Amino acid sequence: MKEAKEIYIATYDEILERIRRRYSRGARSKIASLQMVHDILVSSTEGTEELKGLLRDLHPFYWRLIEIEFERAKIESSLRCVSKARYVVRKMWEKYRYLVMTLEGREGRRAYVEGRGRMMSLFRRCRQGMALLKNLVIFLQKLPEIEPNAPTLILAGPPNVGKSTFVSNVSSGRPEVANYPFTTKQVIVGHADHEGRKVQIIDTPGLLDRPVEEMNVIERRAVAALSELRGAVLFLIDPASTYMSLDRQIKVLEGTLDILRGRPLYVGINKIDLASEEQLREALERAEELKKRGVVDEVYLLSAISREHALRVMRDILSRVLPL
Ligand SMILES: Nc1nc2c(ncn2[C@@H]2O[C@H](COP(=O)(O)OP(=O)(O)OP(=O)(O)O)[C@@H](O)[C@H]2O)c(=O)[nH]1
Ligand SMILES: [Mg+2]
Repeated sequence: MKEAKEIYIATYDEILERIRRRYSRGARSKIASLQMVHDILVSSTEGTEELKGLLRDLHPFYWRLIEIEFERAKIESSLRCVSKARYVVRKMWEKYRYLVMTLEGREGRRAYVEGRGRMMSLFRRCRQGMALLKNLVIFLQKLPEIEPNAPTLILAGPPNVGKSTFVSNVSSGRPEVANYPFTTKQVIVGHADHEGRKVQIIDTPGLLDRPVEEMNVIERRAVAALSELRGAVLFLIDPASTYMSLDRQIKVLEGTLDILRGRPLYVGINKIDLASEEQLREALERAEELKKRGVVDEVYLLSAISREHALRVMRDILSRVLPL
């Protein structure tokens, strides 16, 4: 995510190091030293305010991804800790600047040491929080750049059915393709052109037929995309799968109907080059039933390894969902 790349969060230890380095540059007056500590504490924690702003306007999809890895309450308490420290440190600086300026000799020295200690300890208390926020920013920097309001086609389905193959054949997205389940571990975005319009094609990790509470982190990322991003959904199934029976694949589809409600939903029966006639007939029957029930808008037969097939399916879906 672009905005996160401009944010830097320093840890407490990094701030300490900055202060030490500045101290080592030689003697200065007590007041100048106190100001230096104050200034480094404030300037090193500016990133927290930027992060706060970014989180305030963050799309729910990103929040869902964050909440898979982090506790929201902890993020909030860490932000509060640093913001409060930044606020209080200004007051302390004013108070101790006055004391250091007016007190002389040993008393002045004591006020300086106390002021410095109290300013530092305000931030030391947020030590864990700062480390958490740093990790959060690094995490955000790696998230895909998704435009929530752009025309979108989301690929979904059980593991190993060909979602990433489809995405890499129709878009700029280059997800890894391999013949084992859970190759894709993150939500990945690619772009395609449809009649002069830029369309997002989103690849998601595979889903199993189990309730959200029992899902692993990887499946949850797929659910985050399916529940929070608007757009048409192409659900692929693999009638020739040796990993998951057709029955289970249909169960996965049925399990996602709730979160997909209101979204145009298409089923792609993939790998027709591999499947036997019997497997194709069964898959088609099950998919057509769903179409009759009105939960699926259209059923396609395809081989996603063929760019031509994948493009044909993508174009057909996009012409249905994107008004001219
Ligand atoms: N024969 C054939 N193989 C296909 C087709 N589509 C995909 N494959 C193969 O199926 C395997 C899985 O493809 P992926 O695109 O990685 O599947 P996925 O759904 O993204 O898998 P996960 O990311 O693990 O959920 C790869 O070996 C692909 O080459 C197809 O239409 N025909
Ligand atoms: Mg994949």
